[in-house]
Order: sequence, then structure tokens, then C-alpha cells
Amino acid sequence: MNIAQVDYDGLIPNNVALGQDVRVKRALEKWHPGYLNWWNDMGPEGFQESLVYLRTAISVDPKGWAKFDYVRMPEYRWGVLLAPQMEGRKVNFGMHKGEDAWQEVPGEYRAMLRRLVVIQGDTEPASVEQQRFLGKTAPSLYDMRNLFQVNVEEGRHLWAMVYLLQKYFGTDGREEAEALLQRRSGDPDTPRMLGAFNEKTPDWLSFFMFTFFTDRDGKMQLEALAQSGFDPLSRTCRFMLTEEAHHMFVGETGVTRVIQRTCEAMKEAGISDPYDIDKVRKLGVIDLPTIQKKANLHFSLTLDLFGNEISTNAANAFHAGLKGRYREDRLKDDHQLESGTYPVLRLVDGKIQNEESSALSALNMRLRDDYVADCNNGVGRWNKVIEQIGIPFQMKLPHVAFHRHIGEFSRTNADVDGNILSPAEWTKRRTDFLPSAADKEFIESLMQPQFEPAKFAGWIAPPKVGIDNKPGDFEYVKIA
Ligand code: BYC
Repeated sequence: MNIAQVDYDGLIPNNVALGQDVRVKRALEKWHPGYLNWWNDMGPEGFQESLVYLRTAISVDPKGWAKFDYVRMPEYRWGVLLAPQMEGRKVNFGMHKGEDAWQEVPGEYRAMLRRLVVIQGDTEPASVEQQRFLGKTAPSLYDMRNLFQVNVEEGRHLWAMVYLLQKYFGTDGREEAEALLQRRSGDPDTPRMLGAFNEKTPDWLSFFMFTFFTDRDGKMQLEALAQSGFDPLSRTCRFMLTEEAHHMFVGETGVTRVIQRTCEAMKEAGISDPYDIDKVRKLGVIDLPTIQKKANLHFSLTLDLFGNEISTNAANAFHAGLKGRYREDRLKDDHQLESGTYPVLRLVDGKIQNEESSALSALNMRLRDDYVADCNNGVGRWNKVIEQIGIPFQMKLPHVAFHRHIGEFSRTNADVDGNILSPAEWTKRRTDFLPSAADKEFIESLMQPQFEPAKFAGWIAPPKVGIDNKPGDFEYVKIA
């Protein structure tokens, strides 16, 4: 079979010859009704009968893999798609470096590998759950379509991980696949596994910040897993990354359009002081300091997803050849890290300072550093827009010690510049850094739906170009 082409005939589109793999095909078909129940219960609230202009993967050929058409979300063809196998691929890091990549799970790494797949899988439905009420307040049909595109593709990413569980992990895999449909974001009894995926996404600025910051963690983690010596995981993640690019586009352009609209409205009204918050809010746009506070919140929550700075789990996964570094294949070193060191920011005697640690145990820190650099590039692009319109304000990432719940800095209270605060001072100043109840209330007051083609809510600028080159008045969602 041509791996670039997807078999669309059965219930589950795939390029993994599912038709010839009766056991896995049956297991997935059995899982399918539970998935649809989950989608109906926890997927986008309303709009399930609406026709949404969505892209669906029909190939894994990098030159053209998607087709666009109107689809009702429950009828979306969630498929199992792996990037093409690379002839003669080797494990390219850790103690097995140079050996043939594994096509089956190595027995000794089974538990470690399953844990990585389950954690990755758990984030995908979690994000759909977090975003389920947003359709009702979409600032335009264009944005609503982007939200639903992200949602159905996160659903497909769940399928991607469930395929690995069902195919390679036997009974345990089946149980884990069921459990992925049972946990619920924010549920006190059965929460999702990682902290940030139990937070609320109450408004569209949160959604854009989430897709900017948290989907970018997705990119970093998927890049690290795409390096895996377990070839099916690597191939799955490589194709997921193709889809992930659009999710980050939604976040990056979403925040940029909010910033742009605010700056333009200030300019038109002759307001030059970005801290004149009352005046800016009267224009019906979100003031820049509040946008900064939202960024502070989402950045800090997302940093927690990198785990502890010093981690034996990360060292073991690397050593075993299961999870590499960001773009491992482009790095120039021995790819084994037995002897090297890496600087890790630590809290020593109440001060934040760099300490050299073993490179192997500092892998979470290293991935986090790569992530912070990637975020900074995006923030730089936001600032260009502010500068071009001529408002004296710069967005910036808070210090990595700010508002942390996992790792080195979870034991302290730091402000956005990394100064350590006493607990009392932190409580007093918390809403200088993070959205207050009043900020949230103001943002929520702006979240009025705008469902007419070509129209946009007043707090966000229209996009520069349409999806799939569609004209400005295109009806991205035909609401039923
Ligand atoms: N919350 O050794 P440590 C995405 C636990 S996003 C709760 O430091 P490790 C997406 C940890 O489990 C990408 N618990 O951690 C984005 C461990 O517990 P156990 C998702 C946490 O393993 C948007 C203990 O603390 N993919 O795709 O080195 C929309 C000690 O941990 C947290 C992945 O994350 C936390 N934040 O690193 C949709 C990739 N952090 O086992 C999708 C797979 C740590 O001792 N996951 N703990 O009971 C991994 O690579 C790693 O497990 C982690 C943690 C990076 C998550």
C-alpha cells in the first residue's frame, strides 16, 4: 500500500493497513462508540449539526495532505495516520544509539513507553473539554471554524495515541484507552493528568493564549517524542506536528489580532497611555496590561508541563532512546550525554542562580529553555505590531520562577522579574501580575457572539487572509 495515501473505505481512515490487522481493527471499532459518546458529552457544546468548513487529512504527503469541505463535526473522519517509514532508520540517541529503530515495543521499556503515550494522549481530549463552551461566544465565524478545526484535530491526536496503545500494549493498552475517555478536565475525582489541562479556558483571549503557549509545549514534546527509537511513536508524532502548526497559527495570530485592535482603537481615540485602563476599556477593547497578565498566567501554567528541572524520568527516557531532545537529529554532540553538564536555574539560599547539573538529568530544563526561546520569538512578533502602531508598550515573558506549581520554584513566590516575595507581599500584589476577578469579568463582558459572515467582534481585528484562501465574506460555519 502507498503510505502517502489514506484508506478511506472503512470506519477508520488509516494508512497503517488496518484492513489486514483484524485484532487492532476490531479493538478500535469497539472503542469508537465510546469516543463518539465522549465527543457528544464533552466536545463543543452546540453546533454539532452545523456545517463547518474543515480540513481533513487525506494523505501524509507533505506537499498536500488535506482537503477542505463542509463537515458536521460528529461526522468528521478521525483517522490513524503515520508519517512514512524511513528506510533503515536508527535509534539516534541514548545507550542504543546506532541500533535499528524498534518496530515493536522493547520489553524492558514497556512501562516507560506506555506512560509517555498515555500522558501525551491524555492532553488531547483534555484540551477539547477545556474549550467546549467557546463556540457560543465566537467573535466571528472565521474564529469559530478555527476553534472547531483545533478541536477535531485534538480528537484525531487522541486516536493517534489510542492506536499505539491498542496495537502495541495489549490488555493494558486497551484499559488505558478506555481510561482516556473516562478522565475529565477539572473533575475533582477523575482529573486529567497534567495541571494545565485542568484549568478553565473561559474566554477567547484564554483560548488564543492557550494555543500560543500550551500548544507550543505540545510542539516541543511532540518534537522530542518524534525522535523516539520506537518508530511507530516517532512516525505518529511527525504527522501530528504537521497539524499542530495550524493550532499555533491560531494562537499567534489570535493574540496578535487582539493586540492590534486595542492599539488601533487607542490610536483612533487619541489615547497614548497604555495604563489608562478605564479609558481603554471604554473603547470596548482589552487593555494591553490585562493582555500581559493573561500571558503571564498561561506562560507560567505551561512551564509546569515540563516537569521538574532535574528529572530521573527524563534521564531514563533519554538513556533508553525513547524521548529525545528538541530536534535531536540536528544537534551536534555525542547524543548520549553521559559526561556533559547543563546549566539549571535553581533556588539556592533564597536566590535564583544557575548551577551546572548533569546534562542527562537536566533534559526537562533544556527542553523548557528551547520552549522559552521559541515563545520569545512569538512575543517579539506581537511587539512589532504594537511598535508599528506607535503605542509605548512592550509585551514580555515573565521570569520562569513566576507563579510555578511544579519544580524548583514551586517552593517560592517570585514576581514577574524573578524577585522573591514574602507570602504576604505575593498575596497583596498577585493581581498586579495575574488577571483579577474584575479583569476576568471585563473580558467576559466583551465575549458577545458575532455570527454574521465578514463581521468581527469589536475587540479583535480581522485576519489578514482567509482559511484556504477564502474571501472575507466566506461563511466558515453554516449554523444549524
Ligand atoms: N502536572 O520526573 P518529573 C500537548 C509528575 S502538550 C502533574 O519531573 P517527567 C497539547 C510526573 O508525572 C504535551 N504532574 O517529570 C497541548 C511524575 O509523576 P510520577 C503533552 C506532573 O516525567 C495543547 C512526577 O511529577 N505531552 O500535546 O520528567 C493541546 C515527577 O516528575 C507534572 C507530554 O507531556 C504536571 N505538570 O516530566 C493539546 C509528553 N509534571 O510518574 C495537546 C509526555 C510532572 O512520579 N510526557 N508531574 O507519578 C513527558 O514527557 C513527561 O511525563 C512530562 C513530565 C514532561 C509531562
